Amino acid sequence: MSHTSYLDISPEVQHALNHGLPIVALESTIISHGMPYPQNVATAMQVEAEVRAHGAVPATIAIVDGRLKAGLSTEHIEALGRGGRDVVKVSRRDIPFIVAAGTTGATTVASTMVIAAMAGISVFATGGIGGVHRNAQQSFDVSADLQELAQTPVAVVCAGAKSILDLGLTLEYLETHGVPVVGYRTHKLPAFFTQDSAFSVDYRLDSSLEIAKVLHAKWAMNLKGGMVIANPIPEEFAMPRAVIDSAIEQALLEAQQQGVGGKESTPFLLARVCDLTGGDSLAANIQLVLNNARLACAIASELRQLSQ
Ligand code: PSU
Ligand code: MN
Repeated sequence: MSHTSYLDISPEVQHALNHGLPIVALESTIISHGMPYPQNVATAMQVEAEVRAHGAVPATIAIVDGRLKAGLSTEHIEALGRGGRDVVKVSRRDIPFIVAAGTTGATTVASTMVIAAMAGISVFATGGIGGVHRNAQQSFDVSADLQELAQTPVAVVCAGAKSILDLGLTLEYLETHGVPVVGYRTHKLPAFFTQDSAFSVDYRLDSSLEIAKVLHAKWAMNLKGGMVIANPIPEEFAMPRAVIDSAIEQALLEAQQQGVGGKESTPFLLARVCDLTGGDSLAANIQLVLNNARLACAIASELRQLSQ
C-alpha cells in the first residue's frame, strides 16, 4: 500500500494533474476556525470560484471520514463551516489519529501542505500563517506551520501573519530553518489586516514570474521546504492600525485571563479579534484571501510553464 492510498483526489483536481493545469491548494481550518458561519462557507466557495476565474483549479483540503481529500464537495465545505470550532483542528501531529479513527477534521497550513505535497500540488493560498506567539520565550508556543515550511515543498501565499503573533520572532525562526519570506511588491512584512509592519521581508519580488523562477530553482536543486509569499491586503480593504491593535491587545489579555493555550490559542484569538472588530475585520479577511488566491493562480501558472 503506497502512502497515496490514503488520499482521495477529486475528479476536477485529477484532471488538472493529468493535463498539467495550474492548481491552487486551499486550507479548511480557515473555514471552520478562521471565520464565522455562514460567511466562512460563502467565502470558501467564492475563493474556489475566484481560482477558477483566474485559470487554475482549486483543491480545498481536509480529512473527511478518515480520508485525506484534495478537492472537496460543496457538502463537505458546508459541513466544515457549519461545524465551526466543534470541528477537530488537524495539524501535522494529528493526521494519523484522525485517519485511524475514520473521522473528520479541518487542516491547518501545516497539514494542508502535507496533503498538497502528497497530491503533487505546490502552490497554496490562505489568509495568514501561524507563527511564534507573543511570550513564546515562556510558553514555547510556536505553530507547526513554521516547521512544515522548513520541510515540505509548497509555496504559501498569505497576507503575512496577524500581530496576535510576535512577527519579529516568527521571522527569526523562519530564517533559522531556511524558509525564505518574499514580499510581493513590498519590502515590509504585511501584518494581515494592515499592508505593512515594522519588519522587513528577506526579498522583494514584483511579479509572479520572478516568484515562480525562484521556486523552480529552489526545487530543481532539491532544496527542501517551502516559501512564504507575503501579499499585502489591498489598500482599500486595509484596517486602521489602532483599531486592529487594540482588538488584538484585548483578545490577548482575555486569553491570558482565561488560561487559553495549546491548539485552542489561535482559534480563540481569531474569534475574539473578529468579534471585537465586528464586520470590518471579516470583510478585510475575505478580501485578502481572494487577493492571495489571485496571486497564487498567477504563480501556479508560471510554475507550470517553467516545469514543462
Ligand atoms: N491565522 C489566521 N487565520 C487562520 C489561522 C491562522 O489569520 O485561519 C489558522 C491556520 O489554519 C493556521 C492555524 O495554520 O490557524 C495555526 O494554528 P496554530 O497556531 O495552532 O498552529
Ligand atoms: Mn500553537
